[in-house]
Amino acid sequence: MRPEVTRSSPSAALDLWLRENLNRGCSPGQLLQSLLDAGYGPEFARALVHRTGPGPEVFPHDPHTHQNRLKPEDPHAPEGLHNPNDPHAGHAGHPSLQAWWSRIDALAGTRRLDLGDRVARVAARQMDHGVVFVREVLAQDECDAIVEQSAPRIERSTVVDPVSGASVPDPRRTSHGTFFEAGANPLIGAVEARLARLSGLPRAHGEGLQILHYTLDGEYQPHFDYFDPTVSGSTRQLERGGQRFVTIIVYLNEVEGGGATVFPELGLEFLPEKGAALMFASLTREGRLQPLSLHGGTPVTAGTKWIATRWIRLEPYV
Ligand code: PD2
Ligand code: ZN
Repeated sequence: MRPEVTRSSPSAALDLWLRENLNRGCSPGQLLQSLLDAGYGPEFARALVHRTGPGPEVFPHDPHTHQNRLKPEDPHAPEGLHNPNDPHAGHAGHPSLQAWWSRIDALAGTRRLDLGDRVARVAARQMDHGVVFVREVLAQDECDAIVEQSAPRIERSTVVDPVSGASVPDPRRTSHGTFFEAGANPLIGAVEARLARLSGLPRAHGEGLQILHYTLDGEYQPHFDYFDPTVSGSTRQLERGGQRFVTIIVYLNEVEGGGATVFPELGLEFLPEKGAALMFASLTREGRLQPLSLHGGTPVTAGTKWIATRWIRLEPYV
C-alpha cells in the first residue's frame, strides 16, 4: 500500500493512489500513516487525505463527542486484539496504547519532565488510572498569547449528536471555543510538540488544539471523551484516527472560583492552575473503554476559565 509516486508529480498520482486504496477499504488513518512512512510531511499528508477521504466536513466545528453516559462493553467479554476494522473490538496491544501506558509508568519515578524546549514538573498522579497533573507545561506569557489569539474567534461549543453525528449546542456544555489547525502558528506548533513529549505519543495523533472559554456558571457536565462505538454518530469520528484515548487539558488562566476538573468515579478534583496540564486516558491498559474516566468541569463561580484541550487518537488524526 506504499504510495509509489515521486514528489515531482504529486497531486494526480497521489489522488489516484488514495482513491484506489479508499475504495479497497483502507481507512484514512492507514493512508495517512503510509504517506508519513513514505516521507511526506504531516501537513501535506493530512491535507491530501482530507481532500480525498470521507467527510471531515461532517464535523466542521467541533468533533467533540458529548458521550451519553454509555456503559462500556461487558468487562467479562473476551479481550479482542486490536482490529482497526472492528469498532466493537477492544484495543489490547495497540502500539499507541502501549506507548502511552509506558509513558505513565515512566512518570511514576519522575518529578522533572524534559519537554524538549521546556522543563515541567509532575505535581500529582494517580497511577492506576493514569491521571497526571503537571505544572509549568506552558509559560505564563504563552497562556496569555493563546487566549489573546482565541478570544476574537470563539463560538458556542457544540457536541456530537450520538445518533445523527451532527454538531449541536447542548446545555450540558456551556463554553465557547475555537480550534487551531495543526501547526497553525509557531506557538501552537511548539505547544503541540510539547504535549507530544508529555504524552509520549506522536504529534500527528492529536486533534487540532481546542481553546475553550467558560464564563460565570459555565460548565461541562460529566461525560466521556471516547466515542461510543455502538452509536451511529461515532462512525465517522472513528474513521478519523480511531478511538480518542488520551485527553490533555491545559489551564490558561487563574480561575477565581470554581471551574475544577473532576472525576466523580475516582473522587479526584483538580483546581485550574495557569500553565499546568492534566492528562488522563479513556481506555484501560487492556484497551477497553474506561468507565472511571467519567469527568467534568464544574461551574465557574467567579471570574472566567480558559483551557486548551488536546484529544489524542490511537492512529494519526485525519
Ligand atoms: O474544562 C474542563 O475542566 C473539562 C472537563 C471535562 C474539559 C473537558 N472535559 C474536555 O475538554 O474534554
Ligand atoms: Zn472531557
